[in-house]
Amino acid sequence: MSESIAGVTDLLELRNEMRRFMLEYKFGIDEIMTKIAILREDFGNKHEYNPIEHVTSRLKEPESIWAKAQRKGSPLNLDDIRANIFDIAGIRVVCSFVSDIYRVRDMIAGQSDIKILSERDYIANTKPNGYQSLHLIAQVPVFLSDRVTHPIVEIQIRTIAMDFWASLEHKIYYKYNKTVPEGLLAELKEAADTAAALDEKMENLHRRMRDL
Ligand code: 0O2
Repeated sequence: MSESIAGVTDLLELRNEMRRFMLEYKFGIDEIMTKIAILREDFGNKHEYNPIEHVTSRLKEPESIWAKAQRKGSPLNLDDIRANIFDIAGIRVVCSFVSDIYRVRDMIAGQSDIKILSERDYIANTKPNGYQSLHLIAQVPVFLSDRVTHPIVEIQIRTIAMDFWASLEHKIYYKYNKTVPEGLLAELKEAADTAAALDEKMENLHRRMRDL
Protein backbone atom coordinates (compact mmCIF):
# COMPACT_ATOMS: atom_id res chain seq x y z
CA MET A 1 0.00 0.00 0.00
CA SER A 2 2.72 2.49 1.05
CA GLU A 3 4.66 1.46 -2.07
CA SER A 4 1.77 2.46 -4.29
CA ILE A 5 1.44 5.81 -2.45
CA ALA A 6 5.16 6.41 -3.10
CA GLY A 7 4.57 5.53 -6.77
CA VAL A 8 1.74 8.06 -7.04
CA THR A 9 3.87 10.72 -5.31
CA ASP A 10 6.71 10.06 -7.78
CA LEU A 11 4.30 10.33 -10.67
CA LEU A 12 2.87 13.63 -9.39
CA GLU A 13 6.38 14.99 -8.85
CA LEU A 14 7.33 13.96 -12.42
CA ARG A 15 4.21 15.64 -13.80
CA ASN A 16 5.00 18.87 -11.92
CA GLU A 17 8.62 18.77 -13.07
CA MET A 18 7.48 18.35 -16.69
CA ARG A 19 4.99 21.20 -16.33
CA ARG A 20 7.73 23.53 -15.00
CA PHE A 21 10.07 22.41 -17.81
CA MET A 22 7.52 23.19 -20.53
CA LEU A 23 6.53 26.47 -18.87
CA GLU A 24 10.11 27.77 -19.08
CA TYR A 25 10.06 27.22 -22.85
CA LYS A 26 6.65 28.88 -23.12
CA PHE A 27 8.06 31.92 -21.30
CA GLY A 28 11.01 31.92 -23.73
CA ILE A 29 8.52 32.10 -26.59
CA ASP A 30 6.58 34.88 -24.81
CA GLU A 31 9.77 36.96 -24.37
CA ILE A 32 10.84 36.67 -28.00
CA MET A 33 7.32 37.13 -29.38
CA THR A 34 7.12 40.42 -27.45
CA LYS A 35 10.48 41.52 -28.83
CA ILE A 36 9.40 40.71 -32.38
CA ALA A 37 6.07 42.52 -31.93
CA ILE A 38 7.96 45.62 -30.74
CA LEU A 39 10.44 45.45 -33.64
CA ARG A 40 7.57 45.06 -36.06
CA GLU A 41 5.61 48.02 -34.75
CA ASP A 42 8.61 50.30 -34.31
CA PHE A 43 10.07 49.49 -37.72
CA GLY A 44 6.68 50.03 -39.40
CA ASN A 45 6.30 53.35 -37.63
CA LYS A 46 9.75 54.64 -38.62
CA HIS A 47 9.95 53.36 -42.18
CA GLU A 48 6.33 53.09 -43.31
CA TYR A 49 7.23 49.56 -44.33
CA ASN A 50 7.00 46.26 -42.55
CA PRO A 51 9.56 43.49 -43.09
CA ILE A 52 7.46 40.98 -41.11
CA GLU A 53 4.33 39.48 -42.68
CA HIS A 54 3.29 37.30 -39.76
CA VAL A 55 4.68 35.39 -36.79
CA THR A 56 3.63 32.05 -35.30
CA SER A 57 4.92 29.97 -32.42
CA ARG A 58 4.61 26.46 -31.12
CA LEU A 59 5.73 24.34 -28.19
CA LYS A 60 6.80 20.85 -29.18
CA GLU A 61 4.53 18.15 -27.74
CA PRO A 62 6.19 16.01 -25.02
CA GLU A 63 5.77 12.90 -27.25
CA SER A 64 7.67 14.62 -30.10
CA ILE A 65 10.38 15.73 -27.64
CA TRP A 66 10.87 12.12 -26.43
CA ALA A 67 10.86 10.84 -30.03
CA LYS A 68 13.49 13.41 -31.09
CA ALA A 69 15.63 12.68 -28.00
CA GLN A 70 15.55 8.98 -28.86
CA ARG A 71 16.42 9.68 -32.51
CA LYS A 72 19.40 11.79 -31.41
CA GLY A 73 20.50 9.20 -28.85
CA SER A 74 20.02 11.64 -25.99
CA PRO A 75 19.40 10.19 -22.52
CA LEU A 76 15.73 10.63 -21.62
CA ASN A 77 16.08 12.96 -18.65
CA LEU A 78 15.17 16.64 -18.62
CA ASP A 79 18.73 17.97 -18.19
CA ASP A 80 20.02 16.05 -21.21
CA ILE A 81 16.97 16.94 -23.26
CA ARG A 82 17.53 20.60 -22.39
CA ALA A 83 21.15 20.29 -23.56
CA ASN A 84 20.41 18.37 -26.77
CA ILE A 85 17.06 19.45 -28.18
CA PHE A 86 16.96 23.02 -29.39
CA ASP A 87 13.54 23.32 -30.95
CA ILE A 88 11.25 22.62 -28.00
CA ALA A 89 10.22 26.25 -28.28
CA GLY A 90 9.83 27.40 -31.87
CA ILE A 91 8.99 30.72 -33.48
CA ARG A 92 8.45 31.22 -37.19
CA VAL A 93 8.79 34.69 -38.68
CA VAL A 94 7.47 35.06 -42.21
CA CYS A 95 8.80 37.95 -44.30
CA SER A 96 7.95 39.33 -47.72
CA PHE A 97 11.46 39.44 -49.17
CA VAL A 98 14.73 37.56 -48.69
CA SER A 99 16.55 40.77 -47.67
CA ASP A 100 13.95 41.19 -44.89
CA ILE A 101 15.00 37.83 -43.45
CA TYR A 102 18.52 39.08 -42.80
CA ARG A 103 17.24 42.46 -41.60
CA VAL A 104 15.03 40.71 -39.03
CA ARG A 105 17.92 38.40 -38.07
CA ASP A 106 20.17 41.42 -37.43
CA MET A 107 17.51 43.19 -35.35
CA ILE A 108 17.00 40.10 -33.18
CA ALA A 109 20.68 39.18 -32.87
CA GLY A 110 21.54 42.82 -32.06
CA GLN A 111 19.60 42.74 -28.77
CA SER A 112 22.02 42.60 -25.86
CA ASP A 113 20.00 40.10 -23.80
CA ILE A 114 19.58 37.61 -26.65
CA LYS A 115 22.42 35.17 -27.20
CA ILE A 116 22.59 33.51 -30.60
CA LEU A 117 24.05 30.05 -29.98
CA SER A 118 24.07 29.05 -33.63
CA GLU A 119 22.74 29.95 -37.03
CA ARG A 120 21.88 27.68 -39.95
CA ASP A 121 21.47 29.40 -43.26
CA TYR A 122 19.46 27.07 -45.47
CA ILE A 123 19.02 29.95 -47.93
CA ALA A 124 22.71 30.29 -48.76
CA ASN A 125 22.99 26.51 -48.32
CA THR A 126 19.70 25.20 -49.66
CA LYS A 127 18.93 21.63 -48.54
CA PRO A 128 19.05 19.03 -51.35
CA ASN A 129 15.24 18.66 -51.19
CA GLY A 130 14.89 22.43 -51.83
CA TYR A 131 14.15 23.55 -48.24
CA GLN A 132 15.08 27.18 -47.57
CA SER A 133 14.92 29.07 -44.29
CA LEU A 134 17.20 30.83 -41.83
CA HIS A 135 17.35 29.13 -38.42
CA LEU A 136 18.61 30.84 -35.30
CA ILE A 137 19.10 29.01 -32.03
CA ALA A 138 18.63 31.76 -29.48
CA GLN A 139 18.78 31.92 -25.71
CA VAL A 140 16.86 34.53 -23.78
CA PRO A 141 16.73 35.29 -20.04
CA VAL A 142 13.40 34.77 -18.31
CA PHE A 143 12.92 36.27 -14.86
CA LEU A 144 10.84 33.84 -12.80
CA SER A 145 9.46 34.55 -9.32
CA ASP A 146 12.44 32.89 -7.63
CA ARG A 147 15.22 32.64 -10.23
CA VAL A 148 16.38 33.44 -13.73
CA THR A 149 16.28 30.82 -16.43
CA HIS A 150 17.67 30.86 -20.00
CA PRO A 151 15.47 28.79 -22.30
CA ILE A 152 16.55 28.07 -25.86
CA VAL A 153 14.20 29.07 -28.66
CA GLU A 154 14.53 28.14 -32.31
CA ILE A 155 13.62 31.04 -34.60
CA GLN A 156 12.92 30.14 -38.22
CA ILE A 157 12.86 33.13 -40.57
CA ARG A 158 11.65 32.64 -44.14
CA THR A 159 9.69 34.25 -46.98
CA ILE A 160 6.02 33.59 -47.76
CA ALA A 161 7.07 31.42 -50.72
CA MET A 162 9.53 29.39 -48.61
CA ASP A 163 6.86 28.96 -45.93
CA PHE A 164 4.23 27.85 -48.45
CA TRP A 165 6.63 25.25 -49.83
CA ALA A 166 7.82 24.01 -46.42
CA SER A 167 4.31 23.48 -45.05
CA LEU A 168 3.26 21.50 -48.12
CA GLU A 169 6.46 19.43 -48.06
CA HIS A 170 5.95 18.75 -44.35
CA LYS A 171 2.38 17.54 -45.00
CA ILE A 172 3.46 15.30 -47.88
CA TYR A 173 6.34 13.89 -45.84
CA TYR A 174 3.98 12.85 -43.04
CA LYS A 175 1.22 11.71 -45.42
CA TYR A 176 3.66 9.22 -46.97
CA ASN A 177 5.10 8.35 -43.57
CA LYS A 178 8.51 9.76 -44.59
CA THR A 179 8.84 7.58 -47.74
CA VAL A 180 7.75 9.97 -50.47
CA PRO A 181 7.69 8.53 -54.05
CA GLU A 182 10.63 9.68 -56.21
CA GLY A 183 8.41 11.48 -58.73
CA LEU A 184 6.82 13.57 -56.02
CA LEU A 185 10.23 14.44 -54.55
CA ALA A 186 11.37 15.67 -57.97
CA GLU A 187 8.22 17.79 -58.33
CA LEU A 188 8.73 19.22 -54.85
CA LYS A 189 12.31 20.16 -55.76
CA GLU A 190 11.02 21.82 -58.93
CA ALA A 191 8.42 23.74 -56.87
CA ALA A 192 11.17 24.87 -54.46
CA ASP A 193 13.23 26.17 -57.40
CA THR A 194 10.15 28.03 -58.69
CA ALA A 195 9.57 29.52 -55.23
CA ALA A 196 13.21 30.66 -55.05
CA ALA A 197 12.93 32.22 -58.53
CA LEU A 198 9.73 34.01 -57.48
CA ASP A 199 11.46 35.36 -54.36
CA GLU A 200 14.27 36.72 -56.51
CA LYS A 201 11.86 38.34 -58.96
CA MET A 202 9.78 39.92 -56.19
CA GLU A 203 12.91 41.24 -54.48
CA ASN A 204 14.06 42.87 -57.76
CA LEU A 205 10.67 44.47 -58.34
CA HIS A 206 10.59 45.70 -54.76
CA ARG A 207 14.08 47.19 -55.09
CA ARG A 208 13.15 48.97 -58.32
CA MET A 209 9.97 50.36 -56.78
CA ARG A 210 11.95 51.62 -53.77
CA ASP A 211 14.52 53.29 -56.03
CA LEU A 212 11.84 55.23 -57.93
P1 0O2 B 1 8.73 20.23 -36.56
O1 0O2 B 1 7.52 19.39 -36.75
O2 0O2 B 1 8.69 21.49 -37.38
O3 0O2 B 1 9.08 20.48 -35.14
P2 0O2 B 1 19.70 19.22 -35.17
O4 0O2 B 1 19.26 18.28 -34.11
O5 0O2 B 1 19.58 20.64 -34.76
O6 0O2 B 1 21.00 18.85 -35.79
P3 0O2 B 1 17.26 19.53 -36.54
O7 0O2 B 1 16.52 19.76 -35.27
O8 0O2 B 1 16.55 18.69 -37.59
O9 0O2 B 1 18.67 18.92 -36.34
O10 0O2 B 1 17.63 20.97 -37.09
P4 0O2 B 1 17.20 21.74 -38.37
O11 0O2 B 1 17.75 21.13 -39.63
O12 0O2 B 1 17.59 23.16 -38.09
O13 0O2 B 1 15.61 21.56 -38.46
C1 0O2 B 1 14.77 22.02 -37.46
C2 0O2 B 1 13.39 22.28 -38.00
O14 0O2 B 1 13.48 22.95 -39.27
C3 0O2 B 1 12.53 21.08 -38.29
O15 0O2 B 1 11.94 20.65 -37.10
C4 0O2 B 1 11.53 21.67 -39.30
O16 0O2 B 1 10.59 22.50 -38.66
C5 0O2 B 1 12.43 22.56 -40.12
N1 0O2 B 1 13.00 21.81 -41.26
C6 0O2 B 1 14.28 21.42 -41.42
N2 0O2 B 1 14.44 20.78 -42.58
C7 0O2 B 1 13.23 20.76 -43.19
C8 0O2 B 1 12.75 20.26 -44.44
O17 0O2 B 1 13.48 19.67 -45.23
N3 0O2 B 1 11.42 20.44 -44.71
C9 0O2 B 1 10.57 21.09 -43.87
N4 0O2 B 1 9.30 21.21 -44.24
N5 0O2 B 1 10.99 21.56 -42.67
C10 0O2 B 1 12.30 21.41 -42.33
P5 0O2 B 1 11.36 19.18 -36.93
O18 0O2 B 1 11.58 18.75 -35.54
O19 0O2 B 1 11.91 18.28 -38.01
O20 0O2 B 1 9.85 19.31 -37.23
